[in-house]
Amino acid sequence: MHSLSSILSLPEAAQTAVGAEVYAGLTARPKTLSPWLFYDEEGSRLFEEITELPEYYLTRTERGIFARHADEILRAAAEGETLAMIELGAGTATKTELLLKAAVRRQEAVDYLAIDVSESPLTVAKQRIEREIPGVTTTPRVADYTTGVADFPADGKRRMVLYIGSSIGNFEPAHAVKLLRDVRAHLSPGDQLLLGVDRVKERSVVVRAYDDEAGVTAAFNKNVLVRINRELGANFNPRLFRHRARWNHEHSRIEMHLESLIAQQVSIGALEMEVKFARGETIHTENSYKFTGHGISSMVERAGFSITQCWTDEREWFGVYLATAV
Ligand code: AVI
Repeated sequence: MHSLSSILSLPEAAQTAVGAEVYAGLTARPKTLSPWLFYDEEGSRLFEEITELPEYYLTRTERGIFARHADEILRAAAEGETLAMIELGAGTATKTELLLKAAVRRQEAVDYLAIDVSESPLTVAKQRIEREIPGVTTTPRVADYTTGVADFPADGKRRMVLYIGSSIGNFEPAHAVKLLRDVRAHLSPGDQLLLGVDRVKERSVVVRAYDDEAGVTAAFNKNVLVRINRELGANFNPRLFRHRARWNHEHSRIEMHLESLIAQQVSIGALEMEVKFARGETIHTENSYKFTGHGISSMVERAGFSITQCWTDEREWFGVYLATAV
């Protein structure tokens, strides 16, 4: 934690979101960088590539659940009412199409609010959905999740919030509960939450998913250094860092780190700072939590929802949970 006066005496770049994050993370011990820094244009492209990798089972498994159960999911969520759908972190919304098609089969016209922090995937999503699924009216909204949900006029419809892809797993447990609770605060009793989460499974399967043969996840992880070089005038040499994926059993999460291959010093021009690395020292860049059924219900219940149904795949690797706002 830095005092206000020490922050105010920092260069201007440290007051920007990226600068503040990098300054705080690289002066912390152990060093960390927040995973949202991954998603510049190249990082978002690399993430799309990850979702197609043979080892990265998450996207494909969740899509399989939607392909098989979309009608049943929509029926359970609607319980005879008309739904308005809201997606948190919608991105290009490719998997969501399966749910939107099922919604249109039920109620002909569907309002779909797609919230994301970046604009270009939302534009792609809106054009594709309106071309391919007549009946869906897409409202793209660049916002953080809770402010995005706040002023969506549902006109008496039952709201169904989608938070899929196990993105909730990238938050610390207390933060995940807070995020869901903030969303809940903008809903009414009976509104629905559909949460897609990656489940605990054999360690080697998870490690491979985050350390693939082709090195795409390694490139995704190292891209954060490239971004800091470009945006903050740093001189990281990504070749002097190694991608690491480690299973942390105690916390039930896979961790990504960047490990310094040598003792080195990096300068970050815009922050007027020098960062020293010992050989083998790491920057912790991401946690991706994996859940048990009990872990999911306790998280969701603490946020003010009650789970009503769950769908999974044959191996029970991924879970799609439907919960009602209580
Ligand atoms: C976006 N999120 C759910 C991904 C995950 O699996 O935690 C991010 C990711 N990191 C490495 N590979 C994919």
